[in-house]
Amino acid sequence: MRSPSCMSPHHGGHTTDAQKSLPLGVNGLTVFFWSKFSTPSAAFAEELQRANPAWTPRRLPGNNKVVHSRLEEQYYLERDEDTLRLLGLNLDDNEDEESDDKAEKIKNPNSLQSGKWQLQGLQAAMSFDLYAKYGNNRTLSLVSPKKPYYQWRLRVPPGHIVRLDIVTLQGATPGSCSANKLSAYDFLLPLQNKIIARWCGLPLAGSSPVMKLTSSGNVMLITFSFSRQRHGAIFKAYFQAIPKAECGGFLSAWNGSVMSPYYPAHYPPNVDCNWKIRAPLPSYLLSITIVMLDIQDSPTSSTCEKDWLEIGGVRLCNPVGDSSRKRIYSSPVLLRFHSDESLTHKGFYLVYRAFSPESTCPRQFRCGDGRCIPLRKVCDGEKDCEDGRDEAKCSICKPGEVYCGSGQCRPHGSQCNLQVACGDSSEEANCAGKCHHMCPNKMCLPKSSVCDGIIDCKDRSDELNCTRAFSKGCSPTSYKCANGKCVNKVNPECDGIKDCKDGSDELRCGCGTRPRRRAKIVGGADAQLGSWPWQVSLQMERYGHVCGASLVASRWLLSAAHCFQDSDAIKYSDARAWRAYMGMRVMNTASNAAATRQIRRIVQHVQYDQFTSDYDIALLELSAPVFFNEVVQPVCVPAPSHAFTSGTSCFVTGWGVLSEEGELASLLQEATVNIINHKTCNKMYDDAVTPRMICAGNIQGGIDACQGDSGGPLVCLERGRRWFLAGIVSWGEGCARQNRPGVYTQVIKFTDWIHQQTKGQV
Ligand code: 4AZ
Repeated sequence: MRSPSCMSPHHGGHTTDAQKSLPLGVNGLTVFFWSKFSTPSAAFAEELQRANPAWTPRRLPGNNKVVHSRLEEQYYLERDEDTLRLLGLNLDDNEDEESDDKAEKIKNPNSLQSGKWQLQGLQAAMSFDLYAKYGNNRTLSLVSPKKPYYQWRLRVPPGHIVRLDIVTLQGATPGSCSANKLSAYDFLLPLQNKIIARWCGLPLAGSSPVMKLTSSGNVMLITFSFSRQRHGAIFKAYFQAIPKAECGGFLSAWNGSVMSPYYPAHYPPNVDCNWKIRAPLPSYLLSITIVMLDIQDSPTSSTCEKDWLEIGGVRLCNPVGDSSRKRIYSSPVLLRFHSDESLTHKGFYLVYRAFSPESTCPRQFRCGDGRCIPLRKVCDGEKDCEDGRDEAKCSICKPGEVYCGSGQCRPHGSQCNLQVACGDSSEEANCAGKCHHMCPNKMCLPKSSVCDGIIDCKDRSDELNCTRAFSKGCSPTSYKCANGKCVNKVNPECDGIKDCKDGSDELRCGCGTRPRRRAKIVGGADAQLGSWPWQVSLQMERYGHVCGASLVASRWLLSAAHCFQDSDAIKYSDARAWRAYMGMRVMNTASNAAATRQIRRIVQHVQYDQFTSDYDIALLELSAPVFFNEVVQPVCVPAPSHAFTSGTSCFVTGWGVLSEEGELASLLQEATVNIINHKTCNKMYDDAVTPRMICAGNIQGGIDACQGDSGGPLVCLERGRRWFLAGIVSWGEGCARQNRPGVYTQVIKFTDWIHQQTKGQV
């Protein structure tokens, strides 16, 4: 309960109880009254103020008058004509009050006590008491006022607050307060330090703001005062009781929003709210974007003394620029909002999103504010991150570069190539055994990349003259039969025609069909049940769907190695943590899956490089074989010679997020993407696309795989008969962006590896 307000007795003289008011309080009765202390003359009052050094000036925004205060907690009556008029002093109005009174009674049908003059014989002010029960909407209206001062005392039941919606306001606009002004107080008396909002100025025809204010308790006072130009002033507002809302709380969600109390109405004075936002999973970060921030009285002031929003220990009260709207925080993050007892604003509205730090900037550099920049901009001598992080620690070279002893970085290919690139030749030191094979472009290959069945040198020199079986004899574009004979026909496998004499090209062809089909991915469409019977959802018990995979044999799935990289908090490499759901279309209900299996073993490619995403492939052995039916079928694994020609229209499928900032799809999505020429793709990605990758997408953007599709299939229909697995969703800069197609693991580069690892089961 508030204590009664009174002016300091230092003003001396006799006292008069000028006004009393009795709204209901939650814990009994709250009494509002004021006392008037008069001095014999204005000069005497000035003298008294001068004599008391404890009084300090206090200036109200939108009001050039200085009042004096001893302590911030004290209440100060408005020291202007409003108060004097209300008290019946300083009168200059001789108009006919009777007609005015009647008019106001008609205009305010909701008034309980319409048109009652303040103080006998001193009819300069009009006062109305209005009460609104919960669910009522009361009207305050004023057209061409004839009195210099009007006030509305608004009350609502305890446990509620007053919400005032100003729908028409002409005659008080921002500017000088000397002429007219409309004020709203968080109190039933016009106390200077209880002003919630004020509009000042001369009448301005046509201006019609819509403002929504809230009180902190169950009362509000509205005053409208005029000097001369009061004709033409129009004021119309509604008020209602709304239940007092608690603010703050504990939030744990993938995304959500936080706003000031009663947003978009002005927040109430005197509130303190605390929120704690926690990402649903450990090791996830929080991205917070401030959509709107309107808190500070004067946006030029750098301090946040009155009202403020604090995020992660940083106090904000000024409008934020575009570059600092979005910030990344570790989880949990604390938000605090404070409003003092006067002058409120619209407040704030922010959105948050939890994300895994590992998936934010694949193959890019992440700045401190979460922005991604291309790797080539790191250590290029120019600050691209606002925090300069891209140019810090530049003695350590970026991935794919070697560090010269002189402090420079040179491309990795220049290491051990017998040509000096670093000024100090340091990259040619300690080369013993490193450069097993050098491609014509001077790229140096380790022993493990030579004769491994994967072509690294453009001229294929690393796979020629190999004693190992896989590439011996046939040219890279010709199909090798089981008997070692070469077939030069394009993609002869499983096309229904026996091309190898031993028939091996038509063996093991129980794949790539969709028995059921007779007839979001970003920019995709809902898939029908059975359309993509090799699509698998890989889920973790606690976190649900994490990655996609493809069924390639009754016991084997193919996915991306990056799905199984451990984070600080989660052991993704633990096979026991995973479940594979097959024959599923609707996400998240196990009953929707035709088959569920545990994973016995995860075989990641040993050369998987998490910096470059090279060799992003993994085989998963199921705990038990699955039985094929019309919704569960394996996809065909292409022969190493299989050509997926640029421009071919293929499909990518998955339950990944529907937009970069969006949520996982609940229905399996399918999207058409075109195979993109390797060179063209490398131009778009600054040579980050290795020979073991294949690009597919839409150069204009709009259609793509995205987070959650990883590991899933990119399939192409061969001769209208069978679907072959061209790629595994691996990475890309964002999703569906222009000139940033999806990058996939190129399966033909791993056909032999798959055969080896599965011991011929695939
Ligand atoms: C991911 O984070 C991811 N636009 C997958 C695919 C793409 C981008 C990101 C391709 O799993």
